[in-house]
Amino acid sequence: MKKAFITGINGQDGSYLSEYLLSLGYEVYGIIRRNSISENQQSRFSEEVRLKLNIFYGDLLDQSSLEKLLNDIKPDEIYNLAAQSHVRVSYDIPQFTVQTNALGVLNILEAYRKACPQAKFYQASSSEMFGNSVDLDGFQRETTPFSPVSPYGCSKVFGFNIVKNYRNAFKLHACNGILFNHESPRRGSNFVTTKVVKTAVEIKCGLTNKLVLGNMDSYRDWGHSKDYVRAMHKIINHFEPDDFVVSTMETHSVREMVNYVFTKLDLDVEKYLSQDAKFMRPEELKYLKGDSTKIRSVLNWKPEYSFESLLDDMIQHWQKTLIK
Ligand code: F7E
Repeated sequence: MKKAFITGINGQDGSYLSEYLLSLGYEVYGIIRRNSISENQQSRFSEEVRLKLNIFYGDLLDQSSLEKLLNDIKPDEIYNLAAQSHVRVSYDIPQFTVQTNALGVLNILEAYRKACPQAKFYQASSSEMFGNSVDLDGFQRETTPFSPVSPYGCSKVFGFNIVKNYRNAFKLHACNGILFNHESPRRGSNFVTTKVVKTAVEIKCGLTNKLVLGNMDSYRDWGHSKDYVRAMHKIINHFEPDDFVVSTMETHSVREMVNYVFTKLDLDVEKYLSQDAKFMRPEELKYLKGDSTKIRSVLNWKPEYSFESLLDDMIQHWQKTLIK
């Protein structure tokens, strides 16, 4: 039975990845940070799944916890998904963001190198690393130069580079998935898709009458987290360690996404929508569209969800949750 170790196990991706690996027969281990409300720490898991997981306290900033656990568990696969993952918040807490997303990667790489160098390692790298850099054909791909425009993006570039450096210097099976935006019913409510879908369903139920957003003219390549955790597993299990873009190859503006959701719920968006500068970023990443030809051809991966079926899944979830 293979063993997987996941940091950020209770996040959106960590929870779907755990369920996917359990379905493949893995033993799944993971770390969570201590929180004063402990119920929040395993909130994305059903009771049935929770009982099958092996969850410990740990932190990317506490190398001793990482080394001890990797020594005890000796996993076959390590997925580093933990991060301060909110781009706008990375301007409020830049040092914490960089410590976690940059030095934290170094900490877990060191623990991996010392405790279980035979294992395979996956790093959650991000399309935010491209910043405003786009190839002439309108796509970002593995060869597109990085030009990050946020503390979050800068921290992720360090993580990406140090993984490549450890791969080459120490001959480790360490890989990067460069994932474009990916969402789901489990996405946190301060990311734009969940904020829009949840608020629109609340408006439909009469629970609120306004949706306040920041920049609606940015474009994103939005996929479904369930599809993207399958990609992570394919990337880590490729015979040679390498880096892959994971994306839908489509882009839509925030405005188009809002219009789709409100139309689906038969609501007139103009009645409810306003803008507030507090949701804008000091520097905005305007446009993302990923070319995932490499993972589609080399690893035979493709997404099952479209932009529309992703949003439909989220709408259905919030209708079930809010309409009793
Ligand atoms: O923003 C705009 C906002 O916060 C998307 C993370 O998973 O993907 C994610 O980062 C767009 C931006 O995601 C609001 O300005 C407008 O243009 O959902 P988001 P993100 O910043 O793209 C990358 C790939 C990651 O790696 C990150 O970890 O929507 N927007 N109004 C808004 N965004 C938010 N959050 N809230 C608003 O009210």
